[in-house]
Amino acid sequence: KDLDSFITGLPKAELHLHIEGSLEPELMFALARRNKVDIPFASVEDVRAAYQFSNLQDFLDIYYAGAQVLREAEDFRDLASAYFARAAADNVRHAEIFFDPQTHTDRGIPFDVVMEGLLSGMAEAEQAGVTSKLILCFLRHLDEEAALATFKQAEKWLDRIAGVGLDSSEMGHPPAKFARVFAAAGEAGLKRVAHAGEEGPPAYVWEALDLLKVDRLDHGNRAMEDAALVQRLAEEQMTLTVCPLSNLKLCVVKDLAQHPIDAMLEAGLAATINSDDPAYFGGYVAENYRAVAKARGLSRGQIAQLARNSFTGSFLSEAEKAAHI
Ligand code: ES4
Ligand code: ZN
Repeated sequence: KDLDSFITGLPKAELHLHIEGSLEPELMFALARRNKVDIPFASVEDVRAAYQFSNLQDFLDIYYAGAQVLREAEDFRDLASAYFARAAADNVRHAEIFFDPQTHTDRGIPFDVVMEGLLSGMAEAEQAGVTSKLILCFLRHLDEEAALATFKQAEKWLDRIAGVGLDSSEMGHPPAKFARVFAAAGEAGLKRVAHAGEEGPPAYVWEALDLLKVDRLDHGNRAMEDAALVQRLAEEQMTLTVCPLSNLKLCVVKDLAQHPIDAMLEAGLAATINSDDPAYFGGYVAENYRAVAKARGLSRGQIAQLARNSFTGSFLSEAEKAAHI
């Protein structure tokens, strides 16, 4: 069997996927028309041409602009349905998806509308055999008071939310800024994850571990600069949700040939492969496996290990994990 079909055929979990980042230009245009929202693009080709980023902030500016077309519950349902269709085609059996409520509530979309739409798309996917969980992300460029207010809005939905995360502009917004809201989420019995070490220094990864008490680390690339930190992550078998095509498009790595994925495995880290914002970065999860496997010459054993790690690192129960591995 060739490598492409080996990769597609592996059962996978996806653990790092921003649902707003799965908004394909075609759906963006359809929703802009349906909701009579103006977007700063003339055509689908025009949108794709704009997707050239030199850093995280470059991307975030376009990503937040694109999200403006999402207004009604059915928009969030259609967005989720489209993602799950692509995920199912890649043999994704379980997805733990991030959403950014503040991007929506700050422009007057009720929290409940976002939840109802996403949950409806998730229920439909479950019928088709893909399970999922939701992770509520706080935008780190906003203050902790805003995160606490968002967490309060989430209160009635906590039985439908598996965990909280931390995303958006990393530099200048260290995990320490969100220690209180993460403590509250932990008190409420939620899992905790945070983006750290994507652009930010190893110190931000230490803070995510020690101050936010994360159960999983999103990205973590720059942890590789700190040998003591690598040792800590390996000892704890902390899952890292690595996103190769994202790293390439956001210039976290110069070239996929320089991607640290195999160095992470060799250091004993529980790395996984994920798509991050696939509509913006040029590939869903199987394409991320394929691209980095080819660029780094990964063995089938290493590729299978990455896929196994995705279930081990998920927030499924031990019995559910065992059924997948
Ligand atoms: C994101 Cl790649 C990435 N990093 C940080 N925040 C994000 N939100 C959506 N994609
Ligand atoms: Zn991300």
